[in-house]
Formats: sequence, structure tokens, C-alpha cells
Amino acid sequence: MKSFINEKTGVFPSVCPLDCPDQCGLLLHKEDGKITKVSGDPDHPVTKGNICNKVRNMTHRIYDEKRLKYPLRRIGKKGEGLFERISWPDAIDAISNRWKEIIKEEGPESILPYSFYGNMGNINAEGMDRRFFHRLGASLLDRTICNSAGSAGYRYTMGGSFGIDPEDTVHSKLIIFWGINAVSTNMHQISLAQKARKNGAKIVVIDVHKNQTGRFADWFIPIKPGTDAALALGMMHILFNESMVDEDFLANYTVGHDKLRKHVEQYDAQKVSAITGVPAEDIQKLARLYGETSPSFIRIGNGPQHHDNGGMCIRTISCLPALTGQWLHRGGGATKGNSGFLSFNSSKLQRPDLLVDKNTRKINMNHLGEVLLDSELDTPVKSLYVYGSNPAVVAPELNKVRKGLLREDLFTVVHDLFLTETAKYADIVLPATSSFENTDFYTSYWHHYIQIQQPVIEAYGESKSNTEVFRLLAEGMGFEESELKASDEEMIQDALNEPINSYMEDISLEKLRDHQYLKSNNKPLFPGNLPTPSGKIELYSETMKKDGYEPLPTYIPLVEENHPFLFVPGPNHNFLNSTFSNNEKHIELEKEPSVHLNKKDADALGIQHGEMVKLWNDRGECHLKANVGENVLPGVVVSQGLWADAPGKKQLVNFLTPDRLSDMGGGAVFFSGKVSLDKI
Ligand SMILES: Nc1nc2c(c(=O)[nH]1)N[C@H]1C(S)=C(S)[C@@H](COP(=O)(O)OP(=O)(O)OC[C@H]3O[C@@H](n4cnc5c(=O)[nH]c(N)nc54)[C@H](O)[C@@H]3O)O[C@H]1N2
Ligand SMILES: Nc1nc2c(c(=O)[nH]1)N[C@H]1C(S)=C(S)[C@@H](COP(=O)(O)OP(=O)(O)OC[C@H]3O[C@@H](n4cnc5c(=O)[nH]c(N)nc54)[C@H](O)[C@@H]3O)O[C@H]1N2
Ligand code: SF4
Ligand SMILES: [Mo]
Repeated sequence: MKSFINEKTGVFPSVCPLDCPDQCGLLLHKEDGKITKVSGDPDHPVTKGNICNKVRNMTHRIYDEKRLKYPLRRIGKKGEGLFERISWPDAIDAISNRWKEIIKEEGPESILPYSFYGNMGNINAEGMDRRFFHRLGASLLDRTICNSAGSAGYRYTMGGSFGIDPEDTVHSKLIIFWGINAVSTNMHQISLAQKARKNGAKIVVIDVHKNQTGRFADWFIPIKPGTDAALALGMMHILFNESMVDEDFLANYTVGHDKLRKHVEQYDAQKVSAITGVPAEDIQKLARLYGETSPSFIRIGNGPQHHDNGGMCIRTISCLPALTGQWLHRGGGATKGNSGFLSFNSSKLQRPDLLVDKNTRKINMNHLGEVLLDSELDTPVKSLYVYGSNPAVVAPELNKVRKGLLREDLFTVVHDLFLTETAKYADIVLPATSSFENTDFYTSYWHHYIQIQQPVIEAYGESKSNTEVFRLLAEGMGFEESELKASDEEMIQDALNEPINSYMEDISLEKLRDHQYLKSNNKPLFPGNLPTPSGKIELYSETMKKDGYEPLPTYIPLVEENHPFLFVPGPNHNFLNSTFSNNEKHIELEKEPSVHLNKKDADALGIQHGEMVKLWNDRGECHLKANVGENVLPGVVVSQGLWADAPGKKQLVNFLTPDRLSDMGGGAVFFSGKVSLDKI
């Protein structure tokens, strides 16, 4: 495999490793063996040389003094952050010896891996780790913290994560950003929307918070959290009633349009207005705008699916483009995620066949705290191995998570670039390389390009990549299987060389090396390529009925909680989830954590703009600075950012969020919790 490590000076191709849909092509500028600048690759067909501020400042993170340089063993109390340096062989011995004991006493299911996509590189995020834990027989982890409710909902309607090609959205005449803060979280969709706008497109944003994206809109529609399905159903009612539907498309490409037509009669504008807080005349206006404009595109975000009813909500919104036949028009349709186009051979990469006991339990990651504290489990969790994630900040119900992490009998290992909040609870901490030090391949979940990363700088200190650590752990455990010794290149070949997906037929490691990025085959979804059971858009879904859901799109209210304010704690502009929340440069850009509340509510509580408020509920509390205005509806409070622990401050929002699961996919419901507010 090519490596640029020995080339001390020059400009080298790279890819942004962060969990962000844009997956930008990067250029790393090197002098004397060090990266001095990160810029966008102007040749990348979608991201075109523009990157966000977070990653333009990436050198501050990869050369941050606080980066972990060598393995550590805990010498203080859990959570205190006191460690001593140990060698790699000692670290691997300590882990494998302890695991052998635990397996003897409790069986391998008592070991729980916990990871997410801190680095989106496929072989590091879901390659050798999966092979290793399958071979070990550890508990499986259901990785549900991000978009699983929305993906499940969208799949019922459309068969999988297949939307329109973002490059086509320059042709759209109406773009609806629905529950997505795209200015912060999908900036190149904003660039494409700006192009479309120059060609006459209108831009509508539907959100619970008038943030940067709301301000970018031609028309901002504020909505009550968790009520979007009702709005979509109200729009459908008007589209049918006023004959703005495409009857040919409905007849040829959908199932259940007659049932839907009857079903939506109950969602008249008055009723929908009472549910959503959107005035009836705006519902009319929106439905007509949608019914009369073609091509129209709905970019569906993660916000509406981080709710109790999130799956059904996305299922419902994703029915809309079918009603007006948008999928046949270039620039028309919707996108929730596009990972279906770039799905690779994950069985060959992850080797589930290495797991002998097919009844091995699967633990939902949103229940981490619950599971660590559950003394009734047949097999208690005795060891936790965390990588590519920071659950002590990002997981719901943090009081439970942290109490679980404090358990003296829990053997915790954390592999990260930094001594994160989670790492402070670890018995053993392992230093991770940054993606620029690794070999990997990347597949966007928004645009249609696959990209390769070849190492550009040498490993920082004694840090190692995820794949390397799992090879060492396999050796430590005495596992002899050749799959556990495979090189990074071999794993990429395994993932790509026998495609399971005709969109990926022309892609191989060899071609990627020559081209840096390649696009999946672009066959249109219609006619004939929709992977639903019927091959058509399922407005009525038999599968849903079998799975115990209402087969037609439906509005279901959120779970009631006994506090006055719905609390929506989203991510912010200058961090990526909790990544960058520990880097001075990024904190400086973001300034300080705050909570948006409506002027009416602030007046009633006697809270002035800029004062500190306590947000609390039965789960915990959090202190944020009041940002008083008209950016949120009365009864709603919104914060931005997964801030880090800071001495003397209580600024972590996830002490307040519920660990209930959404209606579908076992998803997280970060935005469905309620809180009370007090002036401090
Ligand atoms: N800068 C930056 N970029 C990121 C991230 C980051 O942390 N920072 N995180 C990355 C990750 S992992 C993800 S999953 C994506 C997430 O990015 P997005 O898809 O944008 O999701 P969120 O920011 O969680 O929420 C989107 C919007 O939904 C709104 N919202 C909340 N509840 C509702 C509702 O019930 N109805 C409606 N209509 N709107 C609602 C919120 O106010 C917010 O503006 O971004 C990725 N990109
Ligand atoms: N309140 C609230 N909570 C949320 C959300 C929200 O909107 N609101 N969003 C949720 C969503 S959508 C998501 S996706 C999750 C994300 O939550 P996480 O997946 O935990 O994401 P990060 O906080 O970015 O943490 C990633 C960690 O991985 C480390 N890392 C990076 N690269 C590597 C590597 O190559 N190897 C190893 N071993 N480690 C590496 C980073 O240093 C960082 O500490 O948070 C969820 N939590
Ligand atoms: S975080 Fe997103 S926008 Fe920023 S460089 Fe990475 S992929 Fe591009
Ligand atoms: Mo996410």
C-alpha cells in the first residue's frame, strides 16, 4: 500500500474522517514531516475544496499537547484521571489476562464492546474490531445512538437508505430542509441549495429552532417538537383534496395510495395546526407550494427522528415525494441517507461467522447505563471496551452511565486519542492514531463517492490504529485465525472485491489507489430498482403491519413527562458531537453553552437574557446561560453542543436526556425529554 509518511514535504490527498455526511476530500500540507495546514481538495466533485472551520483547524487537534502518547494504567479512583505509563506489551497482557479470567468465570458475553463512528474509516470502525469480538464471543452491540429510528422508518417506505443524488439538487426548484441544521451539519447541501436558489429555487426550513439554517431559509416554519408527522399528513390531505397528486405515478410506482387517500382525511388543517403549532393558513400554503413546484427536494435530518415517534415520523415524511411523483424528476425526491448506494461486503469484512454462539445477546447502546447497573442480568457486564466513542458525554441518562462506569468490579478499557471523560473511568487507556496516520476507505452516507486514506504522517507517540490494536489483542488471547492477522489492505479488498451491491460493481482497492475517490454506479431508482418487498413505494406497508406498526403513516404523540418544557439538546457548529469539545481552538470559536428560550417563558420565570438557568428533571440537572428571544416557540428550550466536563460547571445536557427507545430501530430519543427551569 502507498504511504506518504516518508515524504517529508508536499501536499497529500486525504479524506475527512468525521461522522459528517459531507465526507470532504482533503489536502494535507506537510512541512518537515508535520501537517501544517488542512485544506479542501478542489477536485472533489461534491465538496469542491470547501471545508468547515472545525477541520480547517484540525492541526490544533492532531498536535494538541493533550493527545495520548502511550498506554496508561489507572492508579487513582475511577473518574479521577490519575494514571501511570505502561508499555504496549504490558497493556495487552493486562487486558488479555483479565479477559481470560472473566471468560472463565462468567463467559465471553460478560465482555461488552462499545463503539461508534469517531472515525468513519470502515476497517477501523467496523472491521478488525468486529472480527475480534465475534471470535471472542463478546456481547453484540446494537449501534442505535444516531439514525437508527429514521433509517428504519425510511426503509419501510423506500426499502433502504436510497435517496436522490445530492449533485442533482442544483436542479431543484423547491428545497425543504426538514429537521436538519444543514448550515452546521451538511454545509455542501447548503452550497448546492445556493446554486439551486440562483436558478430560482425557494428554500423552506421546518425546525423547532430558528438557527443558522432557519435564517438561511426563504421561509422558516417553526414547529412543535415531535409533531412533524402530523404536518406531513396534513400536507397529504391537501394534496389529495386539491388534486395536486400525480395519479400516474401513484398507480405505477406506489402501493396503498387509495387507503392513504382515505386515511389522511382525518388530518385537516385545523386539527394539524393544533398539534403542530403551525398556523392552518401556513399548512395550506406549504402544501400548495409543494404540490405546485417541481422538481422539489426534501432533505430529511436527524432531528425529527431523535424522538419517541421518530421512526414513524420519517416513514411519514418520506411518503410525500411519491404523492407528487417527484422521484421521476431530476432534482426531485428526498434524502434521509444514501448509504445504500455505497454498501460494501460487510460480512466479508466483519466475519459474523466467527461468532460460534448464534444466540449471543445484543445490547442496545442507548441502554449502556441501565445495563451496567443491572444486577439481575443472567450474565452481568464485567468488562467494557470503548473505542471511537465518548459515552460519558454523548449517551443518554448520564447519571446512570457514570454510576455504572464507577463500578469497582467493572474492567474498563478505553482506546482514544485523548483522555476523554470516558477514559477517566478506565482501568487501561490505549492511545489511538488519528485517521491521517492510518490506511482506510471511506463511504459517505450522503454523496455517492468512496474515498481512500493512505497514511500521511507517522503514528503520534506510541499510538496505534484500531485495526492494529485488535490484531495485538487477538495475539494476546491466543487466537490463531488468519482473519485476525489480515493486513489493512487485505481487509479493504475483502470489503470491496466481491460486491454485494450492483452500485459498487466497478470499485476496487486498486482503482481507488489510482483515483482517490470513485462514484458508485448511478442507476436511477425508478423504474425497477426500489428494494421494498413490492418493488414500489409502500404508502401502505404489510411489513409494518407484521412488525406491529400502523401500516399507514400516522401521527403518534410523544411520551408525556411531568415537566413544562420540551428540551431539544442538539449538536453545535464547531464541535462534532463531543469531538473538539476538549480543543482550545474550537471552544474559543463556540464560546459558551447556552439555552434558547422564548421571551414569553423567560418573562414568566423572571429570567433575563444572559442569566444562568438551571434545567432539571428526575434524571439530573444542567446549568446553561439563557439566550432569550423568538428563536424557539413557547414551551420549547433548545441547547447546542455536547460540551466537555469543566471544573465547577454542570454543562452536560445528557444528564437530562431519557434513555427510552424510539418506536423503531431501538433509536435514541435525545429530543423527547422534558425539563423544568429555574433562575440560578
Ligand atoms: N458541526 C457539526 N456537524 C455535525 C455534527 C456535529 O456535532 N457538529 N454531528 C454529525 C452527526 S453524528 C449527525 S447525526 C448529524 C446531525 O445533523 P442534523 O441532521 O442536522 O441533526 P441535528 O442537528 O441533531 O438536528 C437537526 C435539527 O432538527 C431540529 N429538531 C429537533 N427536533 C425536531 C423536531 O421534532 N422537528 C423538527 N422539524 N426539527 C427538529 C433541531 O433544532 C436541529 O436544528 O450531523 C453531523 N454533522
Ligand atoms: N444530547 C445529545 N446527545 C447526542 C446527540 C445529540 O444530538 N444530542 N447526538 C448523538 C449522535 S447522532 C451521535 S452519532 C453520537 C456520537 O457520539 P460519539 O460516537 O461518542 O462521537 P464523539 O463524541 O465525536 O466521540 C468520538 C470519539 O472517538 C475518538 N476517536 C476518533 N478517531 C478514533 C479512532 O480512530 N480510534 C479510536 N479508538 N478512537 C477514535 C475521538 O477522539 C472521540 O473521543 O452522539 C449522540 N449524542
Ligand atoms: S466535518 Fe464535514 S464539512 Fe467539515 S471537513 Fe469534515 S466532512 Fe467536511
Ligand atoms: Mo450522529
